[in-house]
Order: sequence, then C-alpha cells, then structure tokens
Amino acid sequence: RLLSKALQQAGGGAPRRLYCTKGFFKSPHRAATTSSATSPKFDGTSDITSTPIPEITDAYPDLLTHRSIHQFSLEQPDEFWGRLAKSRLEWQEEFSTVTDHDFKNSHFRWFPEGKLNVSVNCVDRHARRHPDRVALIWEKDEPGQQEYVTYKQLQDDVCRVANVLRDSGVKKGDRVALYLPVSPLAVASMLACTRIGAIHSVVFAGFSAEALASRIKDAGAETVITADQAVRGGKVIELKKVVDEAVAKCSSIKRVFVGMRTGAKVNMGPKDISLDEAASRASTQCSPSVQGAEDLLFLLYTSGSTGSPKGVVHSTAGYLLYAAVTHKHAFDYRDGDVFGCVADIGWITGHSYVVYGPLANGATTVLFESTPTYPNPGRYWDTVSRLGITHFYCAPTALRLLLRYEDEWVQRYDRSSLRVLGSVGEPLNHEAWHWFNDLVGEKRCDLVDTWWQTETGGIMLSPRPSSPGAPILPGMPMRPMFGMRPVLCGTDGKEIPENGVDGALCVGSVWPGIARTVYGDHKRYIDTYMAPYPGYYFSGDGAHRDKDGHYHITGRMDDVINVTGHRLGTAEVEDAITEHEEVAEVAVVGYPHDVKGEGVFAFMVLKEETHSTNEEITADLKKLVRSQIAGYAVPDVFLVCSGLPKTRSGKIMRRILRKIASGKPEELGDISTLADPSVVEAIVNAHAALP
Ligand code: 6R9
Repeated sequence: RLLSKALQQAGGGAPRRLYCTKGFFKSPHRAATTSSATSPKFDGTSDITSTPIPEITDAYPDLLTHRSIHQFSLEQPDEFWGRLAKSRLEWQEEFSTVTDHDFKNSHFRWFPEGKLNVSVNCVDRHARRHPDRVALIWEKDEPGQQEYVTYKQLQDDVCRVANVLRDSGVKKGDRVALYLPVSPLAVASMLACTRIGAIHSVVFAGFSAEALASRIKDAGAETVITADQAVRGGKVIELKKVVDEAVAKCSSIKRVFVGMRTGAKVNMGPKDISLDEAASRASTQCSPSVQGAEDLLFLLYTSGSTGSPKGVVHSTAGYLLYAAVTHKHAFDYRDGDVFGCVADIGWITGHSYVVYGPLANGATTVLFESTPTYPNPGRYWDTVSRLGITHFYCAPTALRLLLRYEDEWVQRYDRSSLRVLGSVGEPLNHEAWHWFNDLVGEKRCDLVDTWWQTETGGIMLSPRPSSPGAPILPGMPMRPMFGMRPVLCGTDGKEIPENGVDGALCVGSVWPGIARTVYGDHKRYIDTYMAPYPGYYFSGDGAHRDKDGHYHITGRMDDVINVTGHRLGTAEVEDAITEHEEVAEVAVVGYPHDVKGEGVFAFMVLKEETHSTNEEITADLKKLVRSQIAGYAVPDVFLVCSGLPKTRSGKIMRRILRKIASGKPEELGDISTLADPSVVEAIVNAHAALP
C-alpha cells in the first residue's frame, strides 16, 4: 500500500506487517442456490421466502416471506427502519423519532435526534472486534500486485488523514473535493472527511480540469485531495496536472493534498502539501466528530436533462443505513464473503457498494483500479480467481464488450468462489444476461440486475431482496427492496394500478437513502424529482410492469443519455460544442450502440463563413468536449447539417433526430408541424451518406 509504504519510509509510522489473508479467504463457499433461468413461470403475486431479518422476525415471527416483510416495511416504516437502525448502526446518541417528513416542502428527515459518526460505523467498530479482518483488497492496475488492508490498518490511516485535515484547518461542514484513483488512499480520504464532519465531493478522476473546477466552485470547496498520478489500463494519467489547471480557475481553494500513487515528481506549489509526509507525522488516534443524523455526508455531482451537473446531497444516518441494508439483502452478503464491485469510487455505485455499504457491514471489499480488458479480456475473471471473490458486481457495458471475445478468456480462470453476480447502470440485455449467467456464473450463481440512481442512495429494485432461490427472470430488476413502493404514472400524472402497462417510474414511499436536496438549489430538487408527479419521487426513467407485476426499465424519459453506464446530459455536450466559434447550432441525442448502450450523436449547423474544413472542426470539437467534460462524452458521430428540425415556436424536435440517428428514417411520423419540413430530408440524406 502506497500510503503505508510512504509512511514507513518517512519513518513516522510504526512498521507494519501486511496482513496475509490466504486463510481468511479460503472460508468454505456455501452451497450455491440454483439459478432460475429455467424455473417455471413465476407468478409475481405468489410469494417467495425471505432469509430471516432477525430484528423483524424476532418481534413479528409471522413475517417470513418477502411480500410480508415488504408490506410491513411500507405499512410500518417507523417500526421497520427504527429496528434496523438501532441494531445495524452504532449510535453516540439514540434517536427518538424515526421519520419526520414535510412533503409540501420536500424535506425528508430520518432519525433526527440521533448522533453518530460514519467512520466509527465503517471502521472502528469492526477494528475493535476483528482488527485483522481484511477491509480492503486493492486490485491494482498491474495484475498480481494486490494489497490487503485490515480494519485496524484502515482505522490508523483514516485517523492520520483526518488529523492532517483537521490540523490544516478543515472544519466540520467544509466541502472537500477528492480527485483520486481507486485506492486505499481514496477510501481513507472519504472516511477521514466523515471522521471530522467534513463533506466530501468525489469527482471521477477521468473528468477534465474544467469539469473539476465547476464542481469545486459549485461546492465552494477550499480543499482538494489528489494524487501525483493515476494508472489505468497501463496508462499514466497526470492527476496533479489536471488539479493544477482546475485550481488555477478556483479562488476558493486554500490547500491541495497530494498523495503518492506512482511516486513521480510533480510540481508542488505554495498551496500543495504532501499527504504522505503530513500523514506520517500524524497520530493514529483521532476523536470522531459527533454528527447529527441529518448532517450532510457527501455531495456527488450527476447529470440532469438541463443545466450543469447538480450536486446530489446525501445525509448521514439514512444513507448509511440504506447502503448497509441493501448491500446485505440485495446480494445476500454473509460474513467471510469477498465483495467485488468493480465500479470507480467516483460514481454512486462506488460510494454505496465499494465503500459505505460493505464497510458498514464489516465486509471485505475489493478496490478495482484497472479496466476489464487490461492486460487482456480475462482480467475480471483472473481477479475473481486470485482474490476468491464471492460477489461480482459490474456494468452491462463491460459485459457487452467482453462477450465479443472467445469464451476461453472466461473459462481459463477458476470461478468456483462466485456465488452472486450483479449488474447496474443500464438495462442488462438478454444476450449479456445469458453470457454472464450461463458462462461466467455457470448457471449456478444468482444474477441480480439492480436498478437505482445517485439520488436513491442504494438499490431500489432487485430480483432477490433477501430471498435465496427466488426465481429470477433475465433482463429485469423485477422486485422492490424494503421500503420502496414502485409506482407507474401515466401522462395524466396519475398512478396506473394495473399490470401489463408502461409508465413513468416513480416511488410512492419515502426511504432512508433518498437524496435530501441539490446542493445550494432546493428548488431544482423539487422541480426535478418532486414536482413532475406530485406526491411521488420521479426517477426520470420509464418502466414496464408485466402481467406478473415485475418491473423492467425501458430507459430515460428525459434528455439524459446513458453512455457506458455514465449519465450524460445532452445539454452539457451541446454547451461545450457551441463554444466553438464556427458552430452556429447543435443538437445532441443518444442512439443505440452495441457496446456502450447508447452512443452520442451530434447534429450541427456551422456558421456561414467558416475558415476550417469540416474535418478540422470535428477534430477541434472532440478536443473541446474532452477538455470541458470527459472522454466518454465525446460524440461518436458529428453530422454537419444545413438546418435542424424545429417547431414553429423554435423548439428543436429531438424525437426526429433520435430516429435519424438510430437509422430509422422510415419511423419519423408526422413532420408537418415543423417550421420547415424540408430540412428533414436534407438531414436524412446527409446521414445516409455517412461512411
Ligand atoms: C446506480 C446508477 C442512474 C440511471 C437510472 C437508469 C440507469 C441504473 C439500471 C438502469 C436499467 C438498471 N440505470 N441501473 N437502467 N436497469 N438495472 O447507475 O446511478 O449513475 O445516477 O444512473 O442509470 O436510467 O436513472 P446513476
């Protein structure tokens, strides 16, 4: 581990033995439950048995099935969540109220009088009981170099970093931007913030300096934690340079902590502090800040259909409880398992299922720094066999990429440790589902397609909420988690009660993990999530409820596209492109893409007098989008058009552009309402002429 190595080199920390975990991981694997792809047709109204939820079944012995427990969680949320909160979290002061909501103003509060500290819950309480249990396995970019961090070691690191932050003036409530590779340092930094009550804002380390700067400004952060460099897929990424560029644009920044990932020499300016040096001098004792249950825990920026990305706010106790409970029950996590979620910590999946959920449950969690194809397409399964992973949770886009290679890349590695497979981020198509279930999981693992969002904090729909052996159908998240009442609303804004229908996917209950606000803009929170369907939380997704009551996700209903599992607002890309002085107008839409799920398609109109060729402009635009947002946002196709289809009131008809981008010009429908229907023919011809 770099941090600990550096600490030792600096002579500050007591030398440590890296805890060798061979024995720990060889815990016997439980009998696998059979998969259900071939099980008889499931009637959604019939019931499935739940694994016991002791806090509930001890008091209510009749509640043994998923349906009865789920029903109970909706009818008696105080009793349900109150019991779980008491037994699954460690409190410094008890709460007396479980839920306290003001729907009119969209204020949701859980356990309001309670006091607790997240780092104590995620680290100290486990270090007390099992100091040598492995908390983190860092699967570094180069295969075979994994490093293990025990709960005791993690506690020491969290305290050191927390002391450094506190001593340098970071206070409770301050926002701290993290721009870090997936590493123990990143986890220690997140938890160090929680230890002193600072609010972290993790920015995915693939985002550009511009994107980092806008997030720093919006949060009013004074502190950044970064590393010298990152390594991914064998390539070096100059993190510190990106941070320098971003910080130059942000007057709020007072200090930048630079951790060591590669040890490369990087420019150190007056605000820069070597984190390794400072941490090596810091104490491993740090008294935890006593946090209110509703104190802000973190911000995470995510794309919406309009405007700049919004800082989704999660608060302390409700988020942690929901992450822990869903981690346990959606995945049937048990002590001794090795939980492998390969998401980057820059996304919500990394927050909830790499860091907070697993650590709150005292689990061993994998930090995957690499890519699915480095150094070859067997990387995931090589990692599974080397680390003895029992749960493998990834995104459909990676599966679609990998299934193009020979089966041999999967078969050559021992996957007998696997028990549960999971997918998140986009719809899991049937081909990818079968490849994952049949080939990777040998039809003996449970495959859970989990639906949720940055804003929901944790999993909301999943085929198996705590029900081993529950029949699972391919390609859909199927069933609601505890406390979640899925609702489909029609165009009239009303709830549709029947089965076999499509609608806007809403939630008709409140759950502890719901985001509390958009940072600095509560009105935007209300307008986006609460106002569209009054009385419900609106997800932005459409869904189908089949005749048996199971849910399928049909995709976004707004101008958000889902590229390789990353949310991208078309407006963000359009903003970047229109900065080019030769572009007059642009419209960006998503279109189906075999691997990425959705590709990005830019239709643009150039200014009359341009001095560059179309190729030069396109090359400039690629650079521009990459530098304003990130690599994944760069459009796959740029199409120069003479005009865009608009209504008489001047609104661009994206519906038409989506059809053209998808190669379905015959499905355009009625275009007579356009101000100038002839532009459509010109665009269709231009599209047909694309190479
Ligand atoms: C966790 C996460 C949320 C959006 C969501 C939806 C899509 C996520 C899905 C899925 C179909 C699934 N999404 N899981 N679509 N099936 N199992 O991904 O959060 O980055 O906020 O994205 O992702 O469109 O609205 P986030």
